[in-house]
Amino acid sequence: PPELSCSVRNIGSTSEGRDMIVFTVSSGQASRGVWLDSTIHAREWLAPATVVNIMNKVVNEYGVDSEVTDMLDKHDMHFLPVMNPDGYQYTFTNERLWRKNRATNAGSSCRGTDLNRNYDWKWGMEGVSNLPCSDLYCGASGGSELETQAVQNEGERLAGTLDAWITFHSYGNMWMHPWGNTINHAGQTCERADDHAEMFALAEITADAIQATFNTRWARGTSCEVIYETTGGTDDYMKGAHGVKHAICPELRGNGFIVNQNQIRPSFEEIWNGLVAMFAEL
Ligand code: 0X9
Ligand code: ZN
Repeated sequence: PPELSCSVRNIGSTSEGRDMIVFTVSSGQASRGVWLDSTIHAREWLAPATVVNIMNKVVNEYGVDSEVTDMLDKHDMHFLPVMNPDGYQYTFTNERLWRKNRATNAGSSCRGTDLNRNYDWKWGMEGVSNLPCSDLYCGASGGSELETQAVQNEGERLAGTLDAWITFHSYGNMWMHPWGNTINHAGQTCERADDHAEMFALAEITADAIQATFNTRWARGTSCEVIYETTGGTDDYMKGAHGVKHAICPELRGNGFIVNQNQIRPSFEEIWNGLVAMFAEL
């Protein structure tokens, strides 16, 4: 098979000193890129399991599988499988359902910020908590957390080359895009972007391909409409602050954070089919 180049880089480190590692896979043919991350929420283990299976497929099957070849001929792929390594480690050693990072909070004995409320875009407006003990704590300020800063900086650096940013969560069978907020933050009507129709059309194609794999149902639309109001999420930041057109937040299959390992393979297979359909449109 033809050569692929794979680079590994450290984009930052956490409050407990762990590295944040991005893997870039490139055929050398592509002029554009796509970003995929997971594990912003520590307990959502199906997300990194799915993302590393995607990595495995693309690094091994370029020039072998035409879907992989087509994908990498047009797009470099940047992977950050573990955005919140401190929290992820903590879910193995201490508390399986921990969600946030593990940084200390001034004036509180409770640890952690919800990194998916911490991005510096409409920070702190809706669907957040200002209490450090809450699982939805948005932090002391927009982009206050080291992990958020590292990813914001990568977003700023790469955004001009990216056609899509996909930040994987679990669970609930959902394919969501901006915005998370309501109009005027009044909590009444969800705000839709000017290019909502284009985002929604791509979500339809992608979610239909996912559904067709195992005959399941996936919701699709703005995150505010599909799940609930939030601000300071990865997807809204990447679109709002840096103009990444397709900033997507999937909630992977299932009805809980604790999943049997027999769900990893089908999750990968259905998401792979969704990505193949999606990349063909980019
Ligand atoms: O609450 C969240 O951060 C996400 N749900 S989860 O159960 N994985 O925690 C939903 C986020 C929806 N908002 C955006 N994607 N902006
Ligand atoms: Zn999540």
